[in-house]
Amino acid sequence: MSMENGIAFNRRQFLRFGLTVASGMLMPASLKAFSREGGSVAVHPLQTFVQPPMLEAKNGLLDVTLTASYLNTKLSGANAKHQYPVSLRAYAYDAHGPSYSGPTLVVKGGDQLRIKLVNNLPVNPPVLAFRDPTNYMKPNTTNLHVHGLHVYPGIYEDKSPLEYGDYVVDPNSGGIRPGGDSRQYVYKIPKDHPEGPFYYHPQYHGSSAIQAASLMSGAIMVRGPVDNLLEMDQAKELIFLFQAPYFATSEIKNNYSVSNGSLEKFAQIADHPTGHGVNHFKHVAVDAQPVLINGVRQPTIVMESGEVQRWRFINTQVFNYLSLSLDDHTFHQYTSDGWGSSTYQDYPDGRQKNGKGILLAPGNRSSVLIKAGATGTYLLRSLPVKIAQGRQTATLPGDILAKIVVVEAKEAMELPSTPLPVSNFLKPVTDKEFASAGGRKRSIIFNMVGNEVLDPSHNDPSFIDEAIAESASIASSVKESVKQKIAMAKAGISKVTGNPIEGSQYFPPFVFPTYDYELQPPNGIIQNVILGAIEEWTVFNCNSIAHVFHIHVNPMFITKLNGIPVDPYWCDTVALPAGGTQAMPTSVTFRMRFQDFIGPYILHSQMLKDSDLGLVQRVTVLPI
Ligand SMILES: [Cu+2]
Repeated sequence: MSMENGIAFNRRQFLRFGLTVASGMLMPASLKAFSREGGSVAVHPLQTFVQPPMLEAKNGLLDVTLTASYLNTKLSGANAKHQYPVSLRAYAYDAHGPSYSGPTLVVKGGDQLRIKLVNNLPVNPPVLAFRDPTNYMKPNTTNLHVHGLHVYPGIYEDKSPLEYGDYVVDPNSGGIRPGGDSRQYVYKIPKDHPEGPFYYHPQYHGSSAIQAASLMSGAIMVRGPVDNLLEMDQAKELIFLFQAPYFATSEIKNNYSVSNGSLEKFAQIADHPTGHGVNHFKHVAVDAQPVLINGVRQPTIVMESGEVQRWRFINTQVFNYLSLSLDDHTFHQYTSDGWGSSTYQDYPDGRQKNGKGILLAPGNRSSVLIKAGATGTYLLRSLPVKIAQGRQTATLPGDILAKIVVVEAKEAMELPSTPLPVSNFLKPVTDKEFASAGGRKRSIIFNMVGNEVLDPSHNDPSFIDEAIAESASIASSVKESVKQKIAMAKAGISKVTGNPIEGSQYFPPFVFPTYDYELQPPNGIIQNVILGAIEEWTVFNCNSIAHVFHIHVNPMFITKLNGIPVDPYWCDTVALPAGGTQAMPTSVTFRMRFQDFIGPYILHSQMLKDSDLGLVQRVTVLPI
């Protein structure tokens, strides 16, 4: 491809250019037009799309220090022209200050990724005598999860100080404490690890939503054979972290030592799934779903007519779905999450009849190639998404996410021809392989009770006050109703499957918040699996809302939706169909190879506030 100054750049040169700009050595004047402070890549005067700096492993090693702290800055909300002062939790890396995301970490199979995470967030708030039960317990304690990576989830106990794999089962008394505590993470990427986009974010039980919904996430790119194809290598790579930081104007009072005017508060996430920043007590909408891309509201991307670019989409939001569509253009998708396919799945303009966008639930990723059409201006949209139906109905509104300006062509480019190379790790789990491994099936239930956030009655601000005032009687009645509802769910699922629930250890799963509470613990239900097993799991959704199922360490080979076979595909995060009830839950069925790694890890809802409240189970993989 060529730059406007006529110098030809290949992708690696382009990346170097990006790095140079990111480290502040070159700051084009056009950066001033951005709707966030600071910035990185700007390759055309019109381009306001910026992306995080990219750090690439050298000689098999990428070693980086991430520091969590507050970032004080200004961000645009729904209106790209208006900015609000905000303080959000964010990552800094090495000697650089905190920014709108962590750096993009680039590795390949066989590499070692070392991340030292330092927690410089302020101390946790004291346990208040009078606590809003929707607030988190330890909002500033943290840890780290590498979402989707097939890596060891345990602790390397032979190291002193200890080194951690993708370890997220910290007890409530553990984690990386604020005020300078740190932890060394080590991720050994298997040689045949598929190439694709992954990402990192906090996963400390009880605070993962409020931290990830701040700005604490960053991309991980695993590279491999598909990236070495000539046409792929020549295509400019843009990384999109879709973010919806929850913030409000100064109407909301100070809390948790966050400076005035900048509070993110759990109540906002819980009560307002469309992302409206709302004063919980006054019910004043101050903004509508401000989805940003790498910290920028509605950036402009410049392409040349006939140019091919590859875009990596990562939905880092903790509640909202995206349905991505580009006017008059086709997305040629070649990874779902980080898992590649040998052919393209095409998504033409989703506004057209029968068209659909690329649906990204929270935590979903996608890689697409896109070939720019005629000169002109096109919009990258998120189409409306129905996220709840049945007893409760909710549709996320559509949004304009970015503007694509296509300018005169210099040279045409082509898509890589198929079949694309795919790692052997992703060979289909056939009926034969599944049967010969014993054909073991098990059921997982996603069923939230006592927190039906979309129930209109809960929009009454007096609900919380009443709940606190009557906490004792509510606690016992909720416990009773939870017991009943779980029994109903089990009966309903047995009706659907003809089988009782089996395969899991079962503990009373609900601890009603008290003033010094833990929410439902993350180890209330444990799925025990034997290393090397191949199993088929069906995840049942008993709620109106489209919960998002994510499991760590091993990817899922999706085979059925609501019991009906689909074209099977690999993913690690999947939208459960909306409209479930306890009597007739919706479902997703997948097969999984529990290979390579023992360990305790988790499955949970990537709607992270639900996970923090207890929509989480432990998975323990044991050697025979
Ligand atoms: Cu994850």
